[in-house]
Amino acid sequence: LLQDHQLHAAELERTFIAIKPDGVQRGLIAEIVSRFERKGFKLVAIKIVVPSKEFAQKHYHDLKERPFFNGLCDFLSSGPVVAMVWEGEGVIKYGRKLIGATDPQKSEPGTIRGDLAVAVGRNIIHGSDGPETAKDEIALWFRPIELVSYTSNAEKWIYEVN
Ligand code: IDP
Ligand code: MG
Repeated sequence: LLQDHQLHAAELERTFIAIKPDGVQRGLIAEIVSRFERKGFKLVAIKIVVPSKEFAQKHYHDLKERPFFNGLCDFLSSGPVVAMVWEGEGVIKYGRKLIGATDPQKSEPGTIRGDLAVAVGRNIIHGSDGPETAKDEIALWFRPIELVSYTSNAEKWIYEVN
């Protein structure tokens, strides 16, 4: 007989979320973690790291033709980044909603960037933009053993089970 969490385990999606050096330096780690946590998403991996520039270039490889690519990779590798994997129904798409538009001037109030950032190059947070990038980014930043599968006691109150 499958337990509730085992039913979910097969279905639940995961996304990669990172608090960039500006978010860390500004003391926004708890604020950002809190928004994902209160929503009902589950934290399955977290670590603080200073990525190398080469690593930043891998992370942002899709943007290598853009004029801001070099500055972006310099910035991401300039200090500590909090790398996370969050799990939950619809977490990839809804995570992007919590984050808000790329340019904080266009992010809605109530979103992380809308509430907490001003400049596009200092928009404090990264979130995977789709299932393929989520998979690739999780694999780039984490070893499988760093991802922790567990049952949250709140799950039965967050999802419609039984
Ligand atoms: P996203 O972070 O909302 O997914 P992307 O288009 O993937 O946005 O760009 C990655 C990051 O590059 C952005 O979060 C932002 O920090 C930076 N960026 C995007 N567009 C610009 C720009 O026009 N000037 C400077 N930095 C930019
Ligand atoms: Mg992106």
